[in-house]
Amino acid sequence: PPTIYLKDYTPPAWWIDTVDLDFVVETGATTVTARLALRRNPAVAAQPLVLDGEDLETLGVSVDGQPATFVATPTSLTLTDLPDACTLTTVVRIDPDKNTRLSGLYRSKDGYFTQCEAQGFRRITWFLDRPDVMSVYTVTLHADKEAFPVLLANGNPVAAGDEADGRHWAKWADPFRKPAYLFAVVAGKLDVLRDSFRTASGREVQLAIYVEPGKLDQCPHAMAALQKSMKWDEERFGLECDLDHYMIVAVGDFNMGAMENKGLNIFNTKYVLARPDVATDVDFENIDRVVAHEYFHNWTGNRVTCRDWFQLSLKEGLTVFRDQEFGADLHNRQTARIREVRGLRAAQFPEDAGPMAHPIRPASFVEINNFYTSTVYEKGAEVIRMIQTLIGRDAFRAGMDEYFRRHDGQAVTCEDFVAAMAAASGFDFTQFMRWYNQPGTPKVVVDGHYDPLERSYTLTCTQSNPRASDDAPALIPIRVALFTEADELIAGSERTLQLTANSQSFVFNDIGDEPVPSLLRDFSAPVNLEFDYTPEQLTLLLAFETDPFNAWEAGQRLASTLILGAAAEIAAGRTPQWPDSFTAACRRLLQTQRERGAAFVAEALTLPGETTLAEQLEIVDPDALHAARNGLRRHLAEQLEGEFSGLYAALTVKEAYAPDSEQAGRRALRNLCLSYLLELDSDALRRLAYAQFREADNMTDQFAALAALANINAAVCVQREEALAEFYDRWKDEALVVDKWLQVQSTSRRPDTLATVKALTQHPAFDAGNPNKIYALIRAFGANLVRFHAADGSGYAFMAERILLLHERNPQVASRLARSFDRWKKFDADRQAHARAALEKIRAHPGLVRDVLEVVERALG
Ligand code: B3K
Ligand code: ZN
Repeated sequence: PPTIYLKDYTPPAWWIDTVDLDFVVETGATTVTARLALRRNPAVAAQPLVLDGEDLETLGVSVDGQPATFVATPTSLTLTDLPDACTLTTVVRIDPDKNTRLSGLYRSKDGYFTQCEAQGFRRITWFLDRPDVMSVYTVTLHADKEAFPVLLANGNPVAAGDEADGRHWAKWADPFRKPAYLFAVVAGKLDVLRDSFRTASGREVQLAIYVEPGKLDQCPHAMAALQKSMKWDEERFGLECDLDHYMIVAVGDFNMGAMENKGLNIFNTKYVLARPDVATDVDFENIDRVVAHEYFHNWTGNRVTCRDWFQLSLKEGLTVFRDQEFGADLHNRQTARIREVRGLRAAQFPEDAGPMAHPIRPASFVEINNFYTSTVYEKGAEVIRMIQTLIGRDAFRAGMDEYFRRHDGQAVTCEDFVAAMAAASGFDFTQFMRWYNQPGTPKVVVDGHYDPLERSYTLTCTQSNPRASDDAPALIPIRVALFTEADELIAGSERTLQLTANSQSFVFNDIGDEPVPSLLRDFSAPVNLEFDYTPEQLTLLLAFETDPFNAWEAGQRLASTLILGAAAEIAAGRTPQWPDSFTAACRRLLQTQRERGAAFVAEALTLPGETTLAEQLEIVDPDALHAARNGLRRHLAEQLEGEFSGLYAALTVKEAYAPDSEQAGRRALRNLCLSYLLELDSDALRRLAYAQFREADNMTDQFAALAALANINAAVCVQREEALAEFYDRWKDEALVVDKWLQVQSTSRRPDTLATVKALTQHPAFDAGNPNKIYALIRAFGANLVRFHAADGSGYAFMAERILLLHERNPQVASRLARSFDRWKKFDADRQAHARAALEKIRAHPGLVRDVLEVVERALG
């Protein structure tokens, strides 16, 4: 398959000013008639019209009402000698019932839905399927009235009526020009929750959330999230909703999280449906974030869109940054930042160190769907955050205003965004652009030197990035503060250093004694920062650093050092020793949970994950790492049993359940106590967990108890078996809860997890065509470091088999599974041999889809 390069970008030879679409939805086929008002782009030398298409059966092509001659291939339709402006009409037949890729128009149980980003519109009709071609759309849908009472498209409803044979129709018009990837239609039998929002300037927006029948009681949280998002964007960025109708439709079969189609978002049910007994605190918060994310796209993505798909981070990095800020304001800013960084380290850092590493703006791709990555999204958001850190919040807001003033209604590049920020702030971003163009996580090594005679303290920072194409330095903002050994922040020492050279020194004057530096506060740049801290210094920062992120970070550094040291001991056949100082620091955290906040303490006592720890090793011994991390957990449980039990009792939430950050924090810490206690695995503790499982009135507590039990290693554990059986029995009709049931088993530590996962692929709960089920069972297993990387290669062989079963049915989801292999070269020779065999088997498969081929070829590299 061909590689597509950013450097080859050329503007389109034709514009499509208006699009008029007619959908006749019938069993077995849908007929799509498209009338396109075409106009030559005068800025480009005359060229034939070459339209994109995929899986279309062409029934007719005419120009200005006359049958036209054309040349068709399976993926292109070429017309030559067209007048400079004309109307092209095409009629195609598509079969959404057979569309298992979930791209384009497809069937899911209650109706027909679309997904057009990035290149799904070409699976609906012949088109210039690229984001810089923007058009005004009108759409008419015809379908059976009883089977599909709801007919939706972007924009505003303009007319509707009945037809012969029990059919009906509806016409929609979207007043805004938009690229094809933002197109959407829905035809289905759906319930609707309606509400409204009054904008700052007094316009009334009609809001609607459409869901499968019977689920209306799981919609109010998403509706509230939508209203809060609208208000927040007005207050923080002065951005008002421009629509009369804003609709969200939830669908159970969806490749991604959600899609920001103009005025007609289509969501994975996972990010809409919630009720306290079926959704956890984390689910509620994720719904807030994703609803906000898609709404925020209405400005950052829709009003101003991407010139080409290489610019994806223009809208995604920025919109993630916006949803992060919204989440931080709505919930808990401290722990939000901690979780963002935890997520970045678990997914983006490994990606950036592996075979799929790419800059937030990739220079090339084979399949664009492979680049909806945590690099483009989450690292992209970090890059936006750095811009705000460098110029300040007010200038950042002015830069956003300037961006919309310049580019509203346009399809633009990342340079355009940064230029608006530069214009508003006067800051020179020339060097900063390296963040857009280079892959890899920079490493910053910091050395501190105290001069008692000069009373000065010098920090020398040295940066490197072996993944980058050259040694030129990046501009790295490093927030620092200095603390005295007596745990006080030194007044005036808080600064944002701008590291612009490969090596650079920063001097702090008038420092009375050798200080303890707190570096990269609030995680001011997505880098790996090294400083030769003593355990005493880290313990001090954990206890006294006023920036909660860096307090947490100090604890993570302490724990990482201990676990990695212990893993080496275990690998060498020795028993690791754990220092009392760490236990004492953890005890102090538990004792001060009131002052520091339960949510923070829960984060601080969550040890770094195995995937994150593995990145710090040259060669990973997953069994030793697993044993070391759990060894520390068990040690803490033994030493702090009294504290954990005491807090477990004390933190009980007595008020009625609400998914607010205060209650959620208490539940998180209480359930963390439970999971530590279960490391001791006594019969009494099993019964304690089982009792919580049975008595919980909310999914957060019920699921936490189930997860703790699911990890119990003993061959026989009655409570484990019963809890799993009861959970399924109670929730088998709630698809999203069944996903949790699958995932709690696929992520279990138990040595028989692969056997369980294999058995579950045959269970009625599993559906080999449903992305959520595949993610919960198969992809989550791929992220289970110790089980997926089993020494005998069984995890790899299983994954290869699942990828080959899935690749034609759903290339995007299969490709995501293939990413499980990313880090295969970090393991020992025997494991590598097994992984290589699995990857080669996939690569050799005849007709392998290009999505998977790209990932596998890069992995084999
Ligand atoms: N923009 C969509 C992602 C579309 C994925 C295409 N494979 C969701 C989002 O980021 O809001
Ligand atoms: Zn997005």
